[in-house]
Amino acid sequence: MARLITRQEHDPSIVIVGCGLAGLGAAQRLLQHGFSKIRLLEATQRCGGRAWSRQFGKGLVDIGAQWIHGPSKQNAVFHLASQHNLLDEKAMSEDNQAVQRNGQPPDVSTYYTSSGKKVGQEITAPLEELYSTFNARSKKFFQSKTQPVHSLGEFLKLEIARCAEDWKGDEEMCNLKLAVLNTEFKIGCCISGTDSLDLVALQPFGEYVVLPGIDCVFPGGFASLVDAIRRSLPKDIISYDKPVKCIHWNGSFKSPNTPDYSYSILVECEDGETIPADHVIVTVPLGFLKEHYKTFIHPSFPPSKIDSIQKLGFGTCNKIFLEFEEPFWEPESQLIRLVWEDESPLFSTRPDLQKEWFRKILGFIILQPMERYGHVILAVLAGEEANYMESLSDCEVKNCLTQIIRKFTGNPLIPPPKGIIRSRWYNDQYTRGSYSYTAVGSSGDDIDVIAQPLPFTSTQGQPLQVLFAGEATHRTFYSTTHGALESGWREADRLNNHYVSLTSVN
Ligand code: 6YU
Repeated sequence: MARLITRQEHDPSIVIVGCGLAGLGAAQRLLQHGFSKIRLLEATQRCGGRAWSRQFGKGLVDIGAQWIHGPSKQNAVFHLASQHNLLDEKAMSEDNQAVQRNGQPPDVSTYYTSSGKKVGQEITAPLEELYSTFNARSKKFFQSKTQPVHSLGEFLKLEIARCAEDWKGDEEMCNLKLAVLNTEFKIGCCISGTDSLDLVALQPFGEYVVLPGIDCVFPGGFASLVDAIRRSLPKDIISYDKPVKCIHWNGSFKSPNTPDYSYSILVECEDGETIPADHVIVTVPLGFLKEHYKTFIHPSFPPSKIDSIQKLGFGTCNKIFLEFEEPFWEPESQLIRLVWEDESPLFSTRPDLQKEWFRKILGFIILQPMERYGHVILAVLAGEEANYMESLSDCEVKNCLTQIIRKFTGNPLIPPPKGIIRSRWYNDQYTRGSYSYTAVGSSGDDIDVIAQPLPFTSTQGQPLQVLFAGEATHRTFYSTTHGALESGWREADRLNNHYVSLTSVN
């Protein structure tokens, strides 16, 4: 077994790959623990990763993470945002923090159908409730040893089919109800960042923890949090435009500054620079790892890690923001849902992407308050359709959405939007999608395997050479910013605990 070196003997050099919330959180925490030789390497020209606010309309819009999911005391992002005073009064109120929403979408939905009619609340409200009951039921399988089917989608369809039996007397109403329920599936795909709920594993689904609190946004965008963390770090700690090509580990690498000392790690950057280090914290997205696991690390990942990287799901959820001269929506609307009358969760077919990609849009979220954003609405869509949308031009997307808005509102005179901005997370070479989910065939154990540092055992070399953080490494908060931030803190604490234990032994 290798001799373990204390912090007193050698101040360890730590490289953090990726400057999203996980990387920033890890750096912040390491500094608090007194580590000083830290370097953050970021492939792009900015920090924040999937937390990215951009100028649009009257203010800033978030083209990645937008809401604090479950803004309450246990939420790391909420905690930090409160410390920096970044949230408004409503979000900070005890009342807001106490509400248990179970991750449901905003309250006031207006439903429009593809034949330009509104669907009354007397029809939609009970259906929303029904779906919410099914959703809650699906989470119970996490505690149980058996499951009726493998996927969330299959389970929900079984439940819906059972109800539809009772609706059969009135075929028209039955079809409308199924079409309304289909909008829930599209929302579900966006929540899980997946192409289809049939890909989401049923049993582990309930392991994701929904924190209390009504989801809230940052008035200054997620960038306000990213900036607050960045400002708390020493200047020059971050190197931008610095993609890492390969992490060499379990080696014996020299540095010209310390010729008598050997480092286990050598971080090789795309620009040719090589950086010796004692530890590296990898925070690159799972989408990047899926694409590059064969070459990103040498010696290669153990087979169990590769297996988990491949099995865990990572899909696309994209956003399209549209700015209008005047609002066409009712002032109290929070979400306009699009009900395609010929759709049903019970009869889904593979879409012709070119002709039908826009059908996957769940609807339009109205950005409020208007004084902050202007007249801006947000279309969200997931899966293959979201990937396809990225191949179109702004003009094509804008025209298509104008037609949809006119069709569903029944008002052919609504003028086209004056501006558009959208995300392209699938084609982002350093992300390759939006966020992770437990796909059929995977479970929370895979998340833990991905999070496990290398080497797996101390007999295989210096411990904690390569550590892993990022949203996809958080077993109960995966896919979120608070999961990402906590994972960075976790790995910083892991390193600190390691050195503390060495000091107490000596
Ligand atoms: C949240 C929300 N949210 C919408 C959309 C997206 C995401 N999320 P990062 O990628 O940030 O950082 C890695 C860095 O590494 C990055 O900067 C790279 O450039 C860099 N890098 C890569 N390769 C490199 C290399 N080789 N060398 C050097 N650097 C390299 N989360 O809390 N609220 O509203 C949303 C949303 C469109 C895309 C979101 C949301 C997810 C978060 O954005 C994401 O988890 C974190 O930002 C990731 O941080 P990180 O540091 O790990 O990676 C029931 C149930 C089901 C479970 N799901 C429920 C929750 C659903 C999530 N919510 C989604 C909703 C929206 C709208």
